[in-house]
Amino acid sequence: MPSARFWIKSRPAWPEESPPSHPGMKADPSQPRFPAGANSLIATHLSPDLYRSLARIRSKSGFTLDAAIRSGLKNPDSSIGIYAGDSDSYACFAPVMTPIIRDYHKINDTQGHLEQFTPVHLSNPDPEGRYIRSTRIRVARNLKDLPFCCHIRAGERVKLEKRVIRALEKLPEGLAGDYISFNSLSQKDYTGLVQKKLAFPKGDRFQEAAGLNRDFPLARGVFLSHDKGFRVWVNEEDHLRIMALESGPDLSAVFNRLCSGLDALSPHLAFAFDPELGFLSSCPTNIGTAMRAGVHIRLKKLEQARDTLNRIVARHHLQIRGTGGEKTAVNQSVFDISNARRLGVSANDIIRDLHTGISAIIEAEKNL
Ligand code: CIR
Repeated sequence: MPSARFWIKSRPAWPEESPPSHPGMKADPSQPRFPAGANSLIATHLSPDLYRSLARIRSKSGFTLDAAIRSGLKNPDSSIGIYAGDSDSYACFAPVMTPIIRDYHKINDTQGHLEQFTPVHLSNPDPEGRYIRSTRIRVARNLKDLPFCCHIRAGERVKLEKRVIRALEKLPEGLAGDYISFNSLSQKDYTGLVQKKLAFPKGDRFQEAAGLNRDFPLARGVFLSHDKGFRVWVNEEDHLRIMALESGPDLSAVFNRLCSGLDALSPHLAFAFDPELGFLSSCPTNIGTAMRAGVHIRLKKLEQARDTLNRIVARHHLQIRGTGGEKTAVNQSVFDISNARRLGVSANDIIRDLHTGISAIIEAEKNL
């Protein structure tokens, strides 16, 4: 038996939030008004005719287009502005989801999901340890028979958490660890874990508007392997965010650890999956492999030569985010560089692109 130790206290340490405003809203047959200046993909692709044709549809779990686009309606600076409320949302709202997916993932109708998630052996891109601070690879996964996190009801969240804990108990010795339920923590302990980046914070205003923060912190938690190199977030933006990470540049070790974790969990959890779209996620940006593989890398010279950095990044299908992730600034020349592609490419291709791209970036930094 694995030596995992699990602890959940039943009594919530925080006051419950007011009753959830569950998105079972009535379809509004008039065209929704996006805020002035909105140029999100949903604002671009949702024509009045398309809205009228989809406005009365309800997915298998009762999700509606009005609920799906709440975040884009509320936040003019949304880049996408739509979330899926369950796996069926991708089929129900396909007339608007498909153009958004093609636009964001830059794929055509012959490119679909590519499987391949097998161990790799890559050279160390930063043998002197001068540039890469840390490596982190995560995948999003959702259970196919439960609504996704912007539409899930409180009782279903609890059921999901219990199911995930049972699956985590099956992890092999090297990945075993502890599950920490946020409900069991005082506000002070929870804040301390967030500051140490061991727990995830409540969602941002985009996630808030989508309904992803409902009932927080109910049934949210993190699993941490004993060495903290393998982690699972439960009930954040997706049912599960499964990740491997370490300080340093060993991309193969991190990827291979993630493969082992997925191999151990997958037989016990039926994930939402579509042969064309791959693994289905709350945000359509994450479908396909649902994988983000990235490094935190210090680039003091390339920070002053952003055109050069941008060119290398684009050539290797990578993207730059701020030090704190999506929509944050770059601090002390530490960039978060990760794959730009998730759909129409395999997980193994992604890790190879990251390896060659990061090697090219380090070479350019040395030569400046
Ligand atoms: C937006 O539309 O700008 C936000 N919903 C975030 C989109 C990026 N997706 C993500 O971080 N999962």
